[in-house]
Amino acid sequence: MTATDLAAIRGAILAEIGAAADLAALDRTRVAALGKKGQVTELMKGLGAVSAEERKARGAELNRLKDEISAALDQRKDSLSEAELDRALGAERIDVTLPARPESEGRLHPISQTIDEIVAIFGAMGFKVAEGPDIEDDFHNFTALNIPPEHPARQMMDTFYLQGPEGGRPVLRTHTSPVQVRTMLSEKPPIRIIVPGRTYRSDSDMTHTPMFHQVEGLVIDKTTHMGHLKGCLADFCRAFFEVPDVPVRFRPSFFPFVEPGAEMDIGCSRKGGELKIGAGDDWLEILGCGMVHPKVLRHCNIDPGEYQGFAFGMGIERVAMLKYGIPDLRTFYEADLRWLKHYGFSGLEVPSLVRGLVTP
Ligand code: 2U9
Repeated sequence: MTATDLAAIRGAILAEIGAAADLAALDRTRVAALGKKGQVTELMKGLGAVSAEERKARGAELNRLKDEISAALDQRKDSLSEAELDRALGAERIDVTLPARPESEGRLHPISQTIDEIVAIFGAMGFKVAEGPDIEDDFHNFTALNIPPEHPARQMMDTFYLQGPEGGRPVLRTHTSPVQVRTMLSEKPPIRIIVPGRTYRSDSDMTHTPMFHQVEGLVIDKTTHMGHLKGCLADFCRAFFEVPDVPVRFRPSFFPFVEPGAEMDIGCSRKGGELKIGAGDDWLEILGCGMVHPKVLRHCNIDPGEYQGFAFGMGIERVAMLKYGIPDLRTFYEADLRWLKHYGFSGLEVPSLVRGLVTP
């Protein structure tokens, strides 16, 4: 084969690449040139029959040709793909004004729905959501919260201990409170946060699961007082339970991280075994709360002479069970799709204060 023959082959292949009308035609050209039985591949195979000297020169020439064809194929592929995309974008239309098609499969778990509702209510009051790790150290989970090593509250909050590096004993957090500690250590007051999340205790019976959810809140400012705590939590309960005038009462209680501490009840009736929130002469415990203990503020580098604040905590499973009439805690984590179909929520029904929640 002469150099003229090779130039002709090159010209023909490059012309064919340039003329390929679509990606399929381009691929046929590639196979015809560089495939197992392609024209250039056959020429390479023929090198075995020529003298060593000629093989060297001819081999280099063929390799250059191969590279040139590959580059031309890539370039043509790019421009054909781009043209194909332009064509599709020009031809296809998405009508973004169409209403969403309701999806029959897939439900939001009541825990997710309840967290979304709580976040919507506190969000409207100006709270930010804060998050932190599930695996905590002793300081953030206990000591900073005025629960020193020998404190009996450690037994009440027994949890799962892990093996940490250098003899450390990380814990699965027993409450979301370490996130408030972290926030106070990293941000300056005023602070107004809610912290929803998973928590753990080494408890398992009819009314306790080893993993459950809490939402806690924290407000720190110079003049924050117990009146703010009462107003804020009463407003929350009225919005969450969708009863504009639900009665509330506060009973003194003890938690190491607050002083004074209280439990909040809302009015209800239990006539005929049916629980009705907002009416009647009975009371239902909803959450724990109090003014942040000065020792906790000090652990978090906040001067209790200058700042004070309130905190609260509630179990999300508990308030979800009350609001949605779910009778058994353990069913939350059985992953039974029939249960989820019954108690779950549509992802399209986003909780808001405009619809679904009544504000007083
Ligand atoms: C900081 C300071 C104070 C959070 C609080 C409670 C009271 C409370 C329970 C409700 C039901 C836990 O899920 S539950 O078992 N919680 O009663 N929580 S005051 O107080 C804090 C938190 C963080 C820095």
